[in-house]
Amino acid sequence: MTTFHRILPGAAAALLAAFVFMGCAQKKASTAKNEREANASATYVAPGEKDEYYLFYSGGHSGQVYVAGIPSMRHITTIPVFAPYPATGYGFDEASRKMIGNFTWGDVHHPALSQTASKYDGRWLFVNDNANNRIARIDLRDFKTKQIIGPLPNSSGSHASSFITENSEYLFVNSRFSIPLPKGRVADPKDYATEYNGMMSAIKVDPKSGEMSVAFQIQLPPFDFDLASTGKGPSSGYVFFSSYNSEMAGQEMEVNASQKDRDLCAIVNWKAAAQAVADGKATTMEGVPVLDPSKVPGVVYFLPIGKSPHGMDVDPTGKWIVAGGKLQPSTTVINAEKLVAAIQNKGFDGDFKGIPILKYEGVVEGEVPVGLGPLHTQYDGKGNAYTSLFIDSNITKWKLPPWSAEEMKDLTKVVLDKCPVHFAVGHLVVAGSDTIAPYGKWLVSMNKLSKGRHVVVGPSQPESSQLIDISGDKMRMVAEAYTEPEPHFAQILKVSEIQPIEVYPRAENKDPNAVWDKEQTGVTRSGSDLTAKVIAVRSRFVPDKIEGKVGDTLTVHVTNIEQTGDMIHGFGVAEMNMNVVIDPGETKTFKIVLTKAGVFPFYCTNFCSALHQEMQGYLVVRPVDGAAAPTVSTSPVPPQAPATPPLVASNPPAI
Ligand code: RUQ
Ligand code: CUA
Repeated sequence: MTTFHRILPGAAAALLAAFVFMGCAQKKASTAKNEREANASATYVAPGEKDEYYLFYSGGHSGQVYVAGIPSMRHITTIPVFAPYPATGYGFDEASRKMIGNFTWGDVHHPALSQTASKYDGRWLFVNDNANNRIARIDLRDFKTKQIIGPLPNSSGSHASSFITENSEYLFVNSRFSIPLPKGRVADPKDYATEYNGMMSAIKVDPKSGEMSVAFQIQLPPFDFDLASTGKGPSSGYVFFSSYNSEMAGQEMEVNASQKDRDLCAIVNWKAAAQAVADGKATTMEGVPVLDPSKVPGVVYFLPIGKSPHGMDVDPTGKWIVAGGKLQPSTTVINAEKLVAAIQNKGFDGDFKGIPILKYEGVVEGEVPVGLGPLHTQYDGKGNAYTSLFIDSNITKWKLPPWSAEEMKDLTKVVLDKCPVHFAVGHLVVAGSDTIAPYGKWLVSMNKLSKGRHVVVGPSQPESSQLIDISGDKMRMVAEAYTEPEPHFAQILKVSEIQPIEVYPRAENKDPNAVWDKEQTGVTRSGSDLTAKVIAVRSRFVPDKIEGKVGDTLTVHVTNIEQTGDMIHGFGVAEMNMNVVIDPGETKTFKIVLTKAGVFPFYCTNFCSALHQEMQGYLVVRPVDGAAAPTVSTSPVPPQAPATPPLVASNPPAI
């Protein structure tokens, strides 16, 4: 009995433990199963059904913009912007080739949807090219790149862009890489602090056409301006730029640009700046009006923010501006009302090169201990902020002010939830965060490393993006996708808010070289300029023979006369490095200089019909008169003959 008694409690405890453990394990397994099913159905878009949101994400150094659907996270299309893209013929036809210029790549970081009254108006998407200092405009009517502006004068490295104002009046750009100005002047990086300059650019957006032009610039010290956000509500009329390197180091930046505890963020009153330019207070550099803020007061202010801050994000009310101090474990919350008051009351603490520095204590509401490596912050419009933590590799949800006295004493109390992400998140995006009315619901974490969470694809690994449901109190990760390199920021737009076209209506085609019926097609000559007007329609080209001779410049205008959605034709020319793709109702023009004689097949590159293979023709290039035709010897080559000179020309025509 004693033994029994002694054993019983132990056995019972073990049993109980086993039971509890089993119960727990069972419960856990079933919860996991429930979770899997719930997550799957939350993100499942059945065949034939459509996603609810567009995710427009930047393709980094691929130079492109990618479109995925939310919640499926499926890649839907690629919008080529700064790099040629043979799949749509972008960069091959004359118009797009001229638009991308001499660069064959770009580095896209921050897309911005156009806004009216601080809401997405569904008209345009702007993106920057950090490498070549350019900005592009994509039209959301047809998802095509329509304009590329740049390299911008007097500035270099447009990382801090594109950030758009409440009614798309301006896009702001600030230089990440300072250089000696004007461009072309040379100074050694060791003289960086005195010889180099930063430059903010205000790009005017035409309210009707979206056409961009450089309106004015503001010369700044050579900090590395990084991210920005525009004001609304109490912060209306301002744009806020984070920066690192207030140390003004030109070399060994890793160490030298991280010395100070706080860096100087730039707060620009863009309305005052535009007024100062209108009042003639700017000087001209490379044809652009440039303001010197040390001489024009009321335009730029500095605010010290710890430490090497990265993201700078205005909340939907415009009252809170959150800076992510990437080398400190907290975000800094700026109160816009206090900030505007401090500017009015000159609450300054000295100046930097003549630009007033705002007193930190006067404008900062608090530092929220979110964790290590805070980068970017987004908002759900319900008083919550979501910050990406690169080092901790999570998304931290926290409560925006107003905070209670108790919370103010201990701001760990406003940290509400953490969701691990895989791995090392950079940007995150909450649907509509930069508008006055976020859609909330979804958050996408754009992670820099995927560390083999996918099937092995060799050493060159994709990035991973994870979809997080933020509709409840706790964040819930529901899906993961491998995104094209390299997503930086993104914008989310509700699909129902735009109505893109699916064909170009014939009535809108104003191309003077468009041809719609056989009689208008043909090849004409003027000197050595050969012009072909071609129709592409299922399943032929008219004409399907183009004849010229060596020395001619051939211009082809090809019109896809289809008015049916998805009836796309391509025009690829063999061995001529040419492929254009023509959408229904579209006319494209390309040029080829004919340098070699021969017969060159052209064919439709986009599978269009059962007779797509038959959609082909020939470009016949005759030798110039009197040139010897290539010859081919028909005498047999003796086997194992001693080395003899080749019997045929090195590039023989086909026989
Ligand atoms: S950046 S990971 Cu180029 Cu926008 Cu922050
Ligand atoms: Cu037209 Cu294939």
